[in-house]
Amino acid sequence: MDFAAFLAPDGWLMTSGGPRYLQLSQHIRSAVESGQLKVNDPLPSERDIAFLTDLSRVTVRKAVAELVRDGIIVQRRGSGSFIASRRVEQSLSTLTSFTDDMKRRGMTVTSTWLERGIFDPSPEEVFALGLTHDERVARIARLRSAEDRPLAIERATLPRSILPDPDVITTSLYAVLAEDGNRPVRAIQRISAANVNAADATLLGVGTGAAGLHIERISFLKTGRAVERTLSIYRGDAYDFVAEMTTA
Ligand code: 16G
Repeated sequence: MDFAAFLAPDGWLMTSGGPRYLQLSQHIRSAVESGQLKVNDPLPSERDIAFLTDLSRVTVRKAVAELVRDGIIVQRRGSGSFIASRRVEQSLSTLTSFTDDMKRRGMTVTSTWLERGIFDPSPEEVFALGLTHDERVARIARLRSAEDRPLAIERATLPRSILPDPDVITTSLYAVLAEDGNRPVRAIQRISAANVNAADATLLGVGTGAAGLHIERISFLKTGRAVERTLSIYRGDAYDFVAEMTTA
């Protein structure tokens, strides 16, 4: 990266473009989003940025502080600022919900509804959920984002007796299940590689065929009853699933 050219103010700083520190942080943010700046790339020192942008040290410090707060850059003591990894590390040893996971990281969750309603189950759903022959199901499909960044598409099916009215969900499915004492306590999760199809790619903001993780989760109550079967596609460039292992 040629920082002298990248930071030269005539390329991006506008007199009518709002606070200068925000213009600078937005300029760096856009370069990260477009891939011009990559994970672990070092940023010049605040003093050098001030020199190259012709902005004051105070303005540069404010822009950097904003980027640190939003997790775009990390500061390592003694060695400066670097573009942060934006991957989410997700433990495979505890059964958590998307909302819980993101809240713990201080991130705001948004969900876009793709489908919700009561349906006749498919044969796979009957099998996975161990449904009786006339039982109907609730299906909910959502695009899930953190800090407005789309991370996954989750398509969940639950027995209607567990979720009679899918419209009651506002943010968290597991929070709604917990209210009725139906929050799952155990799950089986199968993760496999997938190339994201065109429709899902558009929703996730990735190219068609991009690397994704296909995840099936079937979760159970203490009684052993299956309450949820969710098929998800997670962005391969955003997630690391991490399992801790010990010798037997
Ligand atoms: C997680 C689960 C998903 C579950 C959802 C509930 C995976 C791969 N999936 O994202 O099966 O339905 O949490 O989240 O971990 P919510 O309570 O925020 O709706």
